Amino acid sequence: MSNSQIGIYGLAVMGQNLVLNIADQGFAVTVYNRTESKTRQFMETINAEKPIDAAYTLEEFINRLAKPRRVLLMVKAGKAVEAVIEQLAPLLEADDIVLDGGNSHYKQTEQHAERLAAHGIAYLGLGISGGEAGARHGPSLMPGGPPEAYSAVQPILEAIAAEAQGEPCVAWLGPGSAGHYVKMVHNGIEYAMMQAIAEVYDLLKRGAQLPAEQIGSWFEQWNQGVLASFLVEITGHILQYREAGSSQPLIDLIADRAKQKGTGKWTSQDALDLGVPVPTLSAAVEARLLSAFKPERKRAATLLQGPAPVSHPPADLKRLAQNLEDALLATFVCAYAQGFSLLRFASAEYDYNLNLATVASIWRNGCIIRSDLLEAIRQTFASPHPPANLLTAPYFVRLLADRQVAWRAVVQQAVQMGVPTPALGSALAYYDGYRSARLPANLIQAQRDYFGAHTYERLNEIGQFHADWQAK
Ligand code: NBP
Repeated sequence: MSNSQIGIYGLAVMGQNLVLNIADQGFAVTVYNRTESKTRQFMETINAEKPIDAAYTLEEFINRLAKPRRVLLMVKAGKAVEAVIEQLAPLLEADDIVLDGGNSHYKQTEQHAERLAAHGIAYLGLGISGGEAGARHGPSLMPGGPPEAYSAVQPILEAIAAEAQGEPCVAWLGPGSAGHYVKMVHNGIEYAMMQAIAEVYDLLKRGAQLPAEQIGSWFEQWNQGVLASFLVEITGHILQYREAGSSQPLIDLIADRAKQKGTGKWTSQDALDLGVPVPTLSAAVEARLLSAFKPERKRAATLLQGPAPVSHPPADLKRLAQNLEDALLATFVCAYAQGFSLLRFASAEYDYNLNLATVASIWRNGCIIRSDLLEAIRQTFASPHPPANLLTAPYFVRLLADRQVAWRAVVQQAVQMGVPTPALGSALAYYDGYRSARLPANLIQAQRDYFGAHTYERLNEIGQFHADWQAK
């Protein structure tokens, strides 16, 4: 038989759930995994009536697929993808399509695409967001690569994707590595939103001395309003969760060291290469790095002075809740603004020709950064004259104007209490920097010219100038 509509290579969490999702939509799937026992285990768990069959050799896997073959790789990003392409390339034919559904670095995606294109095989970099539940019930999908290859997989991707206002959360984003680039920036924004939420939790825990469950109920309430988003929603659940028989919320028993797989760091690195400021995205990466320095932090905690500890919780909790909601919302807006600004520059630099309204549209559901704000973002970029930066769209100008006083109060309070808020604070600094028609970079220019004769530009004359700074 050679009639499966798609083959999935890789049966870890994401692969297994995608297989089930695809099969539920009526598409016949053949699965393969490097470690045979995992394939057998998976096949034992599924209903025999589902259109899923397993292959135990690569030749068998490839031969089961209808031509042109469609192979979705769901293996670990990096070396595993490289190894799998190495194995598959000799077995595939011209017009076959390989999709990489992992979080591959976009530059590797370009290399793999080039390599396979030499054999007439199309390569689609497919960003997937939504974790395990998304993969099973509807992820947000970010495909990029040859458009004709996308057309050949479009019915499957549209059928399995999440929906927002009746539209599937998938769209061809651009050529080459456009899909993986957009997924990378999605993750950069995700880091920033998670960090901002963690800072609000810290302010309420250390600052207001509220128990986790009460903080969780605040997040639950916020999720009913303008902050409605997947991350705020799950934070409400997390903070109120107790293991069976436990007297403590689980959150209080979890170590304060965050891990990372690299996509946030890549976003910051690429933003630096392109010269695009994404300070809140970078602050979130740095905060995870600092969290990992646990032994050093424990020692420093016994040495370094901070303000006197807060002796009693603030009297006006209602006001605090309102201020924190405003600060978190404003920080979310800045995180999106920085991510979309990076996408705009990357699109020009790498010839992706991204449609930012489309990106916002497919992030409205299924993905980790989904939120009610994304509809307003979509509308902003779909307007006839979209702004260079989200912050200057009339809707967001008003939204931030209404919240900036509370946002400042939160950052001030955090500084006074000695609770670090790198995301909330860097977002505010970004907002203040972006709205400053005049920044102190005149002094930076002068310093560079003073010590390195790098020259400076003037406000009152065109050209490059150098001063003899030490002349008496
Ligand atoms: P993992 O990233 O944990 O990868 C495990 C899979 O890779 C297994 O099937 C494993 O096979 C296979 N593999 C490895 Br490791 N080395 C291999 C090699 N040299 N040759 C062939 N296969 C190899 O799985 P995952 O968490 O399901 O994620 C899959 C991709 O999706 C990753 O790129 C991930 O970043 C991305 N992603 C994950 C999530 C999430 O929530 N987990 C969300 C969005 C995107 P084995 O069984 O033989 O060891």
